Amino acid sequence: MKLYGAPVSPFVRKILVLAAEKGLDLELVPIGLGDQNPDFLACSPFRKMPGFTDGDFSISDSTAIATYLDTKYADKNMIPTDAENRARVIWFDEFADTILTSAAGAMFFNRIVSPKFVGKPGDDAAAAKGEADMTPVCAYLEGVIGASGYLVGDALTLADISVAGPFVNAAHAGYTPDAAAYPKLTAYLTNLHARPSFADWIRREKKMLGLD
Ligand SMILES: N[C@@H](CCC(=O)N[C@@H](CS)C(=O)NCC(=O)O)C(=O)O
Repeated sequence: MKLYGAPVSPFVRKILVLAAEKGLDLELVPIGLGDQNPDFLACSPFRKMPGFTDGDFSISDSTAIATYLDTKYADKNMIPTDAENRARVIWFDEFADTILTSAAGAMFFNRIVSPKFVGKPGDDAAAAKGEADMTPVCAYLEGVIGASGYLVGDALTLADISVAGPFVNAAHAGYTPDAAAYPKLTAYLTNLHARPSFADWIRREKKMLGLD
């Protein structure tokens, strides 16, 4: 199985972490922004990363790929099958891909990607707006992290992988939630990011971004 993308993308990292947690053998094919790699274009017609292939099957979009992997390799299920918990996991995944990624991504793009890789100074106002937008996100998460230390049920699910991912981008851009204001969220992220599935990629990303 091949995944096309760059691990610093929260959508690509989501699949890399999911595959590591499930013990799946997934080859990462590095792709940069605007990449014309024909194999990538064949599996992601709108050039959004990640793209994915498994033999003759190909698909793009992190949620579609996660759904495929979790259905095909049902060991260590990351998307529960019961109606309520399944819906909750899909909600957190969607929340992470939209509201959370838009706030964290504004900081990451304008503080890291634009100055370091596009050769243009970032938009400071857009980064500051992203940082401000993290406040309701963090307040919300502080209230919904369960006593189990996970978002849904009492084990790791796609919800945790999807939500913890964009916080890696925020951290690369110098933002971490205020530990005094959000102690549960801080402990939750510390635990998740210390798992080998996240920690290995975080280490490689820091090196790639010149942040270590
Ligand atoms: N909903 C998609 C979003 C994918 C996405 O927007 N990826 C970004 C990178 S973080 C991308 O490829 N952007 C390049 C572009 O828009 O041309 C998913 O979950 O995979």
